[in-house]
Amino acid sequence: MKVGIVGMPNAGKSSLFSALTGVAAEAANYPFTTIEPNVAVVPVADARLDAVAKTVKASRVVPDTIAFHDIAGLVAGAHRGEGLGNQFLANIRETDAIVHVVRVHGDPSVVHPEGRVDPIADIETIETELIYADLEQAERRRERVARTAKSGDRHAVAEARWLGDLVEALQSGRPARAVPPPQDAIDALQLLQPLTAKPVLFVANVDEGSDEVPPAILEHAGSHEAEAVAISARLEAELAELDSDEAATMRSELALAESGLERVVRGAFELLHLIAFFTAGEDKPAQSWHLRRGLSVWHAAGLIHSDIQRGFVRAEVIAWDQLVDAGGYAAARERGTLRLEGREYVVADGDVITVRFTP
Ligand SMILES: Nc1nc2c(ncn2[C@@H]2O[C@H](COP(=O)(O)OP(=O)(O)O)[C@@H](O)[C@H]2O)c(=O)[nH]1
Ligand SMILES: [Mg+2]
Repeated sequence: MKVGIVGMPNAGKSSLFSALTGVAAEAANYPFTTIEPNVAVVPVADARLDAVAKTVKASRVVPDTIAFHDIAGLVAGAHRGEGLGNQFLANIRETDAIVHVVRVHGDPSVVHPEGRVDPIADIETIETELIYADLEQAERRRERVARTAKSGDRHAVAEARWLGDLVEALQSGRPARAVPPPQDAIDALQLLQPLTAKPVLFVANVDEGSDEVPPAILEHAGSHEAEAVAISARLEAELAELDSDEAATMRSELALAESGLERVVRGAFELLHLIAFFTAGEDKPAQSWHLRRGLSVWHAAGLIHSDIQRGFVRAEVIAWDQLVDAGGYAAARERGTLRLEGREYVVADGDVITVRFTP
């Protein structure tokens, strides 16, 4: 999963990014962690996975990861190619979700590109660029699809109608998220990949010692089908350089309940409606995986390996806490809490899954 960090110049993107990189560096012994200059691969800590690993005597713990990309260079006019313009937009197109950093802190030593701290105006500047970029694309595609629709092709007609609605929405400043395509043109979204269809998590970069999202940002998020969390990006970057005990002491001194980074990571997962499931066995790695809510154990098998999905026979499934409670698979089987499920079984958050498959 890829998340792009966007926002105005000096909003705090790189500070958030280096805080995330700190977390990634601390977990550098995890096998999947690779760090590129503007990509932080962050493990998603999950206490449930640790408990499962201990219960089944797993060889090691391998948490799922989330890749954050620091996408710099957005200025007003990017859709016309100003600044890093098109490069910037192309980078966002490749992500699954957007973290939009908004400056809220009032530190006078940090220059604001417009010379004033106005979070909602900043949000609108960024959103306008994304909307313009989508609008140009949607208009171009509408012209093409309109020609095909003249033949009466049902999908083309439905897509052309949807593109009309989309253009209208974008023109009135609403994101593509607000205009889902109809069933007859369900592929249209995938074909167009509008930037404003991606889920957005606003990160309010607040003054140190605060962790409340300003009401105006909450309201904006609410009316734009987005979520919002508050952190102090610079403080988080500083805390990420300390070892975890020192950081915990600092946090309690500042009365910050929870790591701001955990809020960001969790918020990103919630945005995408992902649930966690686990695989674990004695002397094997205990791993966490993330799957879209509502998908089946057959989809879960595909995440683990395409061979496992292809040869899927059935799955042994147990809720993580039932496994921990029983003390292991054998005891859980005796208790009857370890169930056999077929490919249609819908995975629940926290399931521990063993897929039986024919190689
Ligand atoms: N006081 C304060 N300064 C911050 C905070 N976050 C970032 N800064 C400072 O603002 C400046 C720009 O931050 P940076 O993360 O580079 O912004 P970017 O341009 O969005 O990547 C840097 O000098 C940071 O130290 C914060 O939460 N509080
Ligand atoms: Mg930066």
